[in-house]
Amino acid sequence: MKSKIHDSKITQQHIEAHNERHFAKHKKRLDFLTSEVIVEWEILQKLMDFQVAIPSWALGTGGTRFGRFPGGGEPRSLEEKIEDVGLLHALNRTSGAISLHIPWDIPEDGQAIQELAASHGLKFDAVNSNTFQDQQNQALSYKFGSLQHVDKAVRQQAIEHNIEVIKHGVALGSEAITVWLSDGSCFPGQLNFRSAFQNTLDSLREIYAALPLNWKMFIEYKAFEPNFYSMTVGDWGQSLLYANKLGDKAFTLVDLGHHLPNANIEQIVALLLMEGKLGGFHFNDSKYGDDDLTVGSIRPYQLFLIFNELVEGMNARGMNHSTDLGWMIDASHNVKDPLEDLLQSVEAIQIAYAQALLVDRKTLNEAQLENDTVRCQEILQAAYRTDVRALVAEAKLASGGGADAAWICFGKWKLGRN
Ligand SMILES: [Mn+2]
Repeated sequence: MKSKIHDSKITQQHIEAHNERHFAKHKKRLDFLTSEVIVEWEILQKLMDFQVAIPSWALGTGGTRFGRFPGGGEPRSLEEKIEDVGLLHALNRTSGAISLHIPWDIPEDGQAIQELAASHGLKFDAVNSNTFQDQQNQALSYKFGSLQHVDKAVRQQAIEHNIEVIKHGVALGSEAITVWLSDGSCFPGQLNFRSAFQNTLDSLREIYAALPLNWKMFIEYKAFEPNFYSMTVGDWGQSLLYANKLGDKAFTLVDLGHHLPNANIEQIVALLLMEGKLGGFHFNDSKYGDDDLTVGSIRPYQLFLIFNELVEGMNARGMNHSTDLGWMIDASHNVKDPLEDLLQSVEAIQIAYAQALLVDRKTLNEAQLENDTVRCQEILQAAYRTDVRALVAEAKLASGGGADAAWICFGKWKLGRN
């Protein structure tokens, strides 16, 4: 059966008609904003250039370990997932890449998939390996870990899987692999920490050796879950150790939900950038643990503070904001339409980024040197409390997207397949 998305696909005309209806309101908001703060053309250009990759697994309704409540019209194939991301990108002009998970998304016809993605203006971002679960017909189990496993044969199987993932990525034009391991232990004494680290490092070295010249390896850490006593890549220190030992192509990846409660993520980001070892980002939000909620839905101020450090740190190293780090959403939950949710997440990222671009860095720096704590706080919060939604909308309009991308879908052009 032909999916409904083809019948209700949002065209450029729909977007333009929507924009036209709301243009007067938008203009008023933008005029107010630019009367309050100076917005240089460069800021708008940066917002237009910024792209956030959408992971293939965020397009279906997520589940919990207690159950899953699927919504209507979830994508059934890689082709439909690409169409969904194409729709997001048409609306917000900021979701121009898709991140695949292997083996969940192995393309049958790589060439055709690449052409389909290109027709939606999409690139393939980092590919993701999976040794955190056993696949059907898999010879050896990852129950006690993969790259850390005490048995060399299990490690070898996991290494070969990762090399396979790189090959799939090469065929699609990806330039990075993200390795997230669930390896660790649930009980004291179960694991020799040093052997687990060493085995993991040796395994990563073999995968690293298979990287094409222009590729990066992102090593993602997580504090706990599914292992609850130790994780073999448990924090940014461990990830950085691996990345430093592996070489120039290895970097730490920060997933916002993978820290212990109240961790100062913005400080972690600043130091990783200083070391030239921050590779990429997985955006989500959380109140307790790895909740994978919509970006900016719980702690928007923290998101702003992180972007403040990102902008400051990338500028200090002369980095290109849009291309020198890997930006990706990594969220999945049970109650919202995934496409609407992703539009909200991307919008939250753009808002935090725009606010960070508006921080008066020169004055902040002066205030820091004078230990003027009150002024420092005022400068940061002045940017955070600026309503930049009109600026974000203006960037979308200038790129041919919908001024209120997240709102279009709530009306007549409700997204998704039914
Ligand atoms: Mn992640």
